[in-house]
Amino acid sequence: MSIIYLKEIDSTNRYAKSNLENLPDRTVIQCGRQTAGRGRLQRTWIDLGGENLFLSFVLKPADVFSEVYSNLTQYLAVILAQILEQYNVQPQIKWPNDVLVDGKKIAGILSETVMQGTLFKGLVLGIGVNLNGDIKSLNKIDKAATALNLQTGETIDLTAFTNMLAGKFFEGYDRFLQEGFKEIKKYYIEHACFLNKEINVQVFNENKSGIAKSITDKGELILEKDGQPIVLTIGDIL
Ligand code: BT5
Repeated sequence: MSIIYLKEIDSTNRYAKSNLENLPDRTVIQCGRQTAGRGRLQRTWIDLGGENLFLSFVLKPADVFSEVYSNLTQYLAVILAQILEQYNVQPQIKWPNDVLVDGKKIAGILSETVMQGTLFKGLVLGIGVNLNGDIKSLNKIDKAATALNLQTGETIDLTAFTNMLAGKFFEGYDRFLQEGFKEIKKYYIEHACFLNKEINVQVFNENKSGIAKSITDKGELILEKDGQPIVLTIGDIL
């Protein structure tokens, strides 16, 4: 693993995608300030101004795409949750890969697949974690959000946190690619905040509602509606 640190950039994911050809497998792109952080579906990721984590993993696991790569966002959510536990906070996972503390979003994960025509070139797996924020900047976010320092009452050391996250990510990475989601399923379910509840899920322009029954070995969400199962591979719990 090597880390490329940029003082300021629009988006570490954008940078990693634009330079993918020249970046070796397992490069980490990190920045101090992110001016146009990206979320999923054209949403934005806000830089709270303090010492926060913005990084993208450049991953080139093989020459062809494999289904398990879609679960890497869930793998990263689990790694993050395990690290947050070391700070004595209780993380919760909201399917597919949001991490919450105290019911509020503390981190966001964005995976992008890079193709050249029909050729799979690699993945850029980005993560932003609110390590140090204040109430005023958090209130600018349109949904409930929190930062780790507000949960622990202490300033969080960005370098130590980054090393832990990247180190733990790569420690289990090869095994995860071999074993797939079932490797993390137990932890994921134990920390899931949506199971056995009536929920609404936005899937592109459609809304699906039902009771969140379970998570499959592939990380899919099973909703039950009128006694019938609905299997979701993508979506946002509203
Ligand atoms: C995400 O999207 O949560 C993925 C965010 C990924 C950010 C990282 S930072 C490093 C790398 N480089 C990038 O450019 N991106 C990645 P989504 O599930 O679409 O959620 C976006 C929504 O989260 C926004 O619409 C807001 O409601 C909320 N949000 C934005 N900034 C936030 C923040 N700092 N903390 C908590 N919630 C935030």
